[in-house]
Amino acid sequence: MAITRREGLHALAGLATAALPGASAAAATLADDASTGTAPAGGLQALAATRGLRVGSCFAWSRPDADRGSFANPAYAALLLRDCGLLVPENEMKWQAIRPSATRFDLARLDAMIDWADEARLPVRGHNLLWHQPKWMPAWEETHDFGANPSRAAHDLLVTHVDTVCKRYGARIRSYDVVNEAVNPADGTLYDTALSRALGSPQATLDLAFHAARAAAPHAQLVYNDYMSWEPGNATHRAGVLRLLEGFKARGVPVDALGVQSHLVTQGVDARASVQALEGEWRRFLDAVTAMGYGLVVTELDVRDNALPADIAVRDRAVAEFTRGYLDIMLSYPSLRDVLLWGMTDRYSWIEGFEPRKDKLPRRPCPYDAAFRAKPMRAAIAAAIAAAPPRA
Ligand code: 9MR
Repeated sequence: MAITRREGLHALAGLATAALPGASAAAATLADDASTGTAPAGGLQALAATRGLRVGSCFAWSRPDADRGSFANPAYAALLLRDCGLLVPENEMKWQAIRPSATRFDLARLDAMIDWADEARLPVRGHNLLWHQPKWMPAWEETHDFGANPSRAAHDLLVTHVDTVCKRYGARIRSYDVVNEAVNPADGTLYDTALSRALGSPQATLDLAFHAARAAAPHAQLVYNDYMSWEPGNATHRAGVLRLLEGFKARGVPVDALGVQSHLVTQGVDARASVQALEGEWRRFLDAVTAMGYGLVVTELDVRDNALPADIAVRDRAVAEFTRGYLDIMLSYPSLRDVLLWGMTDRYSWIEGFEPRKDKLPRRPCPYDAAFRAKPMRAAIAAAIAAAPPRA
């Protein structure tokens, strides 16, 4: 029987993880469905496939065997190969990573990641073509000299960026976060950057990014991605995103879907009660988005275990129940087909550095713990998928 490439990668991941606690067990349970060459039985993606869904995660680049959430870390790769049907580079497609100057691109790391995903037969989403905030543009951009015809220079700078990425990867990338986090959550207005000032307005800049992406990647799903969420304090952000989406429709801008990042924050031990309290307003938002004809993608799911006691069992249960309630709602929208996690294991999650717990205990935001053991959150994701209405 022929060994698929994915099986080969599994075998490599298994061998190399044997020395790592927890990971060896994960790798040992990998069993490709050799008859179809599809995702391994028992993995989240195998389950998702039975519902016409895909599950995925972000991943990183690193040197071989670095202790990172990278394809080159066999322990992490084993999780990706076991559970994922879709991947997204966490940082390596951002302007800060690939655009060291106005005239240069550095795509070596991104190339390596996409090559690895291809070998594993795992599709990749693009994140992102424009993170439209001064803070997240490369430093040179904010002081860039746009010359005598700034709007032409800004147009070329942006279109060159979109063209370079989209044309390099072609049909290998079928979904892009074209624009990321352009709405200021404080007041719902659009951020300005040096680029948008040169181009004339933020609106013109975002529109151009989408038009350029449609032209350069006509096969791809084009997504506006943001973190407006369902917890209290997000109403202004949600309203701003709705206004932006309405404007895209009115102007005929080619945007296919809203990327709902889904960086969730638990509200207390009784997660079911939290879900009940949040569901109504959240559905009103999602209904408004889908009524305009936009699809939905869960692009960056993880959970900040706030308002929960130190006890790990209590925390993990509340996180799992909150995740389950959230995914049940999201999966009730038929256009939602892809659910991506912002990392498979607590070990590499960005949350720890962003907002540590007040009691200084390590955060537990992902489906696997820091020793690569499956947590109740993983079971909750599986249960939500199993209960999802099947897609065609
Ligand atoms: O997880 C990412 C972290 O490693 C980076 O330092 C940070 C800045 O580039 O971006 C994080 O990912 C963000 C994503 O790109 C957009 N949505 C919010 C994510 C978490 O901050």
